[in-house]
Amino acid sequence: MRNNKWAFWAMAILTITLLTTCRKEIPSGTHNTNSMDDLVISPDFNWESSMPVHIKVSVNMIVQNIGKLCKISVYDGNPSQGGNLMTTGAAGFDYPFEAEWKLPTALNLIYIQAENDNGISLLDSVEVSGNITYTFAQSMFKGSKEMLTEPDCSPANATNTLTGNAVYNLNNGTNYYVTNSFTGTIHFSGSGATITVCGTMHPQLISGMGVSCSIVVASGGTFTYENTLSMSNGARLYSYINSHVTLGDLNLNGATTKVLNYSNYWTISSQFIPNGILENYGSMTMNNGLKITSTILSVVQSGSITIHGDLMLTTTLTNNGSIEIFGHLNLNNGTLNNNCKFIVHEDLTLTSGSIVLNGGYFKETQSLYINNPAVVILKNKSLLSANNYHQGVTVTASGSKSTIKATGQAYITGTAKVSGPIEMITSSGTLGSGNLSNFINGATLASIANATNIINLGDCNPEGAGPNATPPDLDADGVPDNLDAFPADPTRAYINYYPSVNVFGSLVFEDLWPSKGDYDMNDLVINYRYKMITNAHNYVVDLEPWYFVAAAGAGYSNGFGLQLDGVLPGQVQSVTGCSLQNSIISVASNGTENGQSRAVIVVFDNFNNIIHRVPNGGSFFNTDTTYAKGYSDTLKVLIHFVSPVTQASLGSPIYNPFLIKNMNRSVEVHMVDHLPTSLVDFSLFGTQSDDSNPSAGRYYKTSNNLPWVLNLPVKFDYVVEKTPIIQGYNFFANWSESTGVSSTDWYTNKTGYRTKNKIFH
Ligand SMILES: [Ca+2]
Ligand SMILES: [Ca+2]
Ligand SMILES: [Ca+2]
Repeated sequence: MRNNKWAFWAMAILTITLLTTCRKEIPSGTHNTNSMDDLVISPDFNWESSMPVHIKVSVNMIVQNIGKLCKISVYDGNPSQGGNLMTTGAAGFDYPFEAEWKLPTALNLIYIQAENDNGISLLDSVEVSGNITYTFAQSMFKGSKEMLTEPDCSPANATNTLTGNAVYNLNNGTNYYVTNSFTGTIHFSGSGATITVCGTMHPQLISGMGVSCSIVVASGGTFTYENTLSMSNGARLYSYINSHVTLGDLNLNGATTKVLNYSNYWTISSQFIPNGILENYGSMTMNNGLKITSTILSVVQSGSITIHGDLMLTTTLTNNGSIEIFGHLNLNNGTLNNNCKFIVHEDLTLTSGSIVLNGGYFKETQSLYINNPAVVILKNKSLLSANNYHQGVTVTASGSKSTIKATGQAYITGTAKVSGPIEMITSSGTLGSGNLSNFINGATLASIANATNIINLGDCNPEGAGPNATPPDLDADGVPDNLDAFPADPTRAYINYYPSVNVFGSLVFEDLWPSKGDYDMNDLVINYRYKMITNAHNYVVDLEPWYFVAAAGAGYSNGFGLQLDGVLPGQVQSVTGCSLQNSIISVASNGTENGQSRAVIVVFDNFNNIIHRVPNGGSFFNTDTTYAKGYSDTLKVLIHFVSPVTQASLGSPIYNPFLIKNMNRSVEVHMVDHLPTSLVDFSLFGTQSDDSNPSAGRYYKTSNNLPWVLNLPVKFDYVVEKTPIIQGYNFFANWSESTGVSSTDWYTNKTGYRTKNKIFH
């Protein structure tokens, strides 16, 4: 999938490059200019280098896990390779994680992670192109693991294709692809050929699938074969997530044949007897039973298996995922090690073999009979649950206490004992046969209502036992302790960062509004990082923006504020961390500015109060390279809301920041088309160079649509004093004249992007 995506982007970039090249030949398109006034800018351009996105992430939780929360985290790169955390929060059954966010337009891929309280973590990358909607298809059982690298289905790679209903004799050592539809006949010639199914393969016949022959069903691919697929030693059938495999029958003839499945749609009609190697991390459905005998070399069962018919086990099977049987379980001297979920729907009589539960859940929905010489062992908080429970042989336990639960009645017969750390619970607290003398070595009996032993609910155990059978959640906010950034605070759960945990963004201003300036965009340069604390509902509890002044190439004593357009002043409980020292701001007791219809927080009224200039450093601050650099205090603003605020009403960061011109409270400079506050002098709009039209929602643009403010998702290297930004950044004109479509990474430091001597160092 990754290779595929890169190939796609390579094509996309090539296409854009070609379009751009063509565009240069069109007279009205991009032209070389050093003057901002010569730019031809669309009135619709928002001048943003970040794109507002709605992020929606769903997890594939089983129905029984209603109420259980996973943690979703979104990174700007692979977190194992230095990617930074951006936004995070909760997702559950039918409860997607949703966030209002902005992503840098130069960012092509984001990484999304899902974690549950069992320590299971899934990770995938997602292309950025508008709003993000993603579903984790893989279930989150104990043995889940990260996907292998997906096959490359790109047209550049998949050149050797099988199509139509033709007959193909495959050559050894050759890779074939089904990219569209194939309904013909395939003759493997014994060894080494691989078919990768990217489209739909529904063949009439497949023969000769011998040593090292492979069928690989890629994501989005479908492989349907109603006949018997016979695989000789070393042959492989691999299926990836979101692929579909439907087989009539499957013969694995030899110890090193291998079936590897990540798909949630893998179905076989006949009884499946897997010789060789079976690894399942997805969901498999077997419509006529499963028989696991000693001819199998190894089984890894970490996904979900649904069996219509019987499961026959004559060897050892270890289950780390979910197995649900609608027929019978036949243990013919086989051993079932169950570490996760195992459900049987027909009556079950055990007369041989062993069942060992280790933190596992075993459910018989009807009647369970355990008779000599069958062995049942419970370890470490296991739950053995049946409707009617008949125990004719001693059941032992070890480790932390396990529970045997009979939702109907329990019968202990003969000399059978319940031995060791076990609490047996029945609906009445009594037995249909047997008495307390059957309970030895610490075993106890209670009613379900009065159970004391707690077996937590989880992915493996949808039933649980005992009081408050939920995962540890100290503050009871629904977010398990190990996923809760505030495990002792029920009002807070997650920490989000904008642009990301280790990245500061930049706001760069011209301050002569309503006159236009020199477009060096350094009259005030503010670096920011916003931290948002959210609760279990993904509502924002606290907003903690940090700001510092990187530069101020200005003669004015400018201030800086933040308007939250979707928040009323009364929704703010408190504000701390601002610098208001020149008595020009009237602040209410909750820290918001008085006289405002929306919540406004003035961060500083005069930047001179928070910067530290070097002695004799000149009147401008950090824009003149002939002087040493000064530094700024970092204002760590903390805005706490009366009630948590939805992300939808708050909007995407960085909300609506603005400059206050030279301590004149009635003059503000905002990003284009952002609302001024209630305190501005509206008579200034449309005067001098300003071409705002408040009644049309047009604000802070010149008649040729130039801005007074730019917002960058990085610590921006601004230009030196009196140099128009267009002369420092060589693709600024291309970017802005293309309405932000081309040169989306104009602000980065790639070779040839900057005129170095015009950038402040
Ligand atoms: Ca919690
Ligand atoms: Ca909490
Ligand atoms: Ca300027």
